[in-house]
Amino acid sequence: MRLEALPAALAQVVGERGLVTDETDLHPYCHDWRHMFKGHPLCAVLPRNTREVAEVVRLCVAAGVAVVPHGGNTGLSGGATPDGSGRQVVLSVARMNAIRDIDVMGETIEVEAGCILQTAQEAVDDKGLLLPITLAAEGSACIGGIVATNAGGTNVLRYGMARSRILGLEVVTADGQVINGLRRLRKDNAGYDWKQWFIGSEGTLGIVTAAVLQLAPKPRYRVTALLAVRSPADALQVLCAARLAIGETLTGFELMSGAALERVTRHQHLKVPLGDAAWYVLLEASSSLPGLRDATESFLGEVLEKEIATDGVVAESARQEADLWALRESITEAEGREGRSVKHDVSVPISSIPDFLKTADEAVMRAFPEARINTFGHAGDGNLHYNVIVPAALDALALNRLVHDVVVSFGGSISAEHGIGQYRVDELVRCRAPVELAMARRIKAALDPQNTLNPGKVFALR
Ligand code: 2HG
Ligand code: ZN
Repeated sequence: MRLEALPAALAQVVGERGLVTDETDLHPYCHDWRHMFKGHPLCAVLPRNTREVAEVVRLCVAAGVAVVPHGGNTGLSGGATPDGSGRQVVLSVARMNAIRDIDVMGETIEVEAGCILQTAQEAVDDKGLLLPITLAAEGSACIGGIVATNAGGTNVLRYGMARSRILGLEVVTADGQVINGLRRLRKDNAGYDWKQWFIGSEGTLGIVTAAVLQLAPKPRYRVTALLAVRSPADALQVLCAARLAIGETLTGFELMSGAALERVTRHQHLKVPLGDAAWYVLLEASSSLPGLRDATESFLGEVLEKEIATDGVVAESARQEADLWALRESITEAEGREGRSVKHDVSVPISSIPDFLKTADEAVMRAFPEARINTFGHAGDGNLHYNVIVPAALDALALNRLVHDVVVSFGGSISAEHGIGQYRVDELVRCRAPVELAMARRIKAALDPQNTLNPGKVFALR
């Protein structure tokens, strides 16, 4: 099929309303939400169901055109943004947003790829269940993108990454076949667990159209506290104390630098209910058993008495809990208001966090004295957002390399939860062993031999 004939053929499949060719209407599909990555597709299509996704892929294969899957567009690595060639088709799952089934006894939900995470969370809430994937972007991020990027978030230390919640997947392959693996089984050891190939592969191996997610009982009690600490090392002391006192109830353990929260108070008009401090910890614990508040307060009393934490406050109402979380969840926006920022989504072994931060801070400030570091993240699982606010002219790649070299020297990863997208393609090649990359390329070649699916993401374009 000729390229020019493709949009009309796609409209036959998805209907006129499911095809976007108008320049203005195409705009949202041309860039990521931070406007860091820009491209221009031939068109965007919004299929209504899995069969239509498969037909779209088959037509694109016939025309030799690549398909770029597109979810809530909340990613930070440019994974859903097409290139500038005008020869790629963006496939948005926005119209496939049904909740197909909730199995209360089995604690599962089956959802289509375009369902917004928050909608799925709310759908199970009144059934006494919890969909334990929690992200700042949960009001826009959709399930397909969460699966495709193996999203993380703020409760990974308790519930794991998205991968660990996924029981079954429905996927459209690179040649337009539908694989129905929507099993609801906790145990399924029958051969290769192929769904893992699609989770976190950022749309480069297949298009996720629906998923079965493992739910959890909704905890009846929750305690949220903000603590001031002198250093990341002291924050880890708090983590150790929390593990001993309320271990399995620990749901969130976020570290934020004083500078990061100062930016939040300046730009977002929020107030930190504690005095100025070098670092802060936002801690959340949840349980179905009573007694959580007493146990948490008594352990917090101890860390304050021992001066591991210098100040602290425990939320007394749902409103206060939300206010504490708003501080944490506003950091990205506040950072955005400061001008250009270069993001590093890294992880290191938890015990290395203090040394990593010291080494990285020294290296960055030595090489780029004009930089302002904005550190925050999910310290309880070893994931730090080591973002650096920089002047417009600064060499971002040199900064990336410097930070990533420190990460690698601590045995860390250059992408903890945001994926590779198009942002980290070259850094992945630099930081991962050739044998690991070669194995990944063999899987890509086997599942997508024509490089139809999201080319240029995760791997460089051939
Ligand atoms: C978060 O933890 C997100 O809030 C965004 O992963 C991180 O803005 C960032 O770099
Ligand atoms: Zn994060």
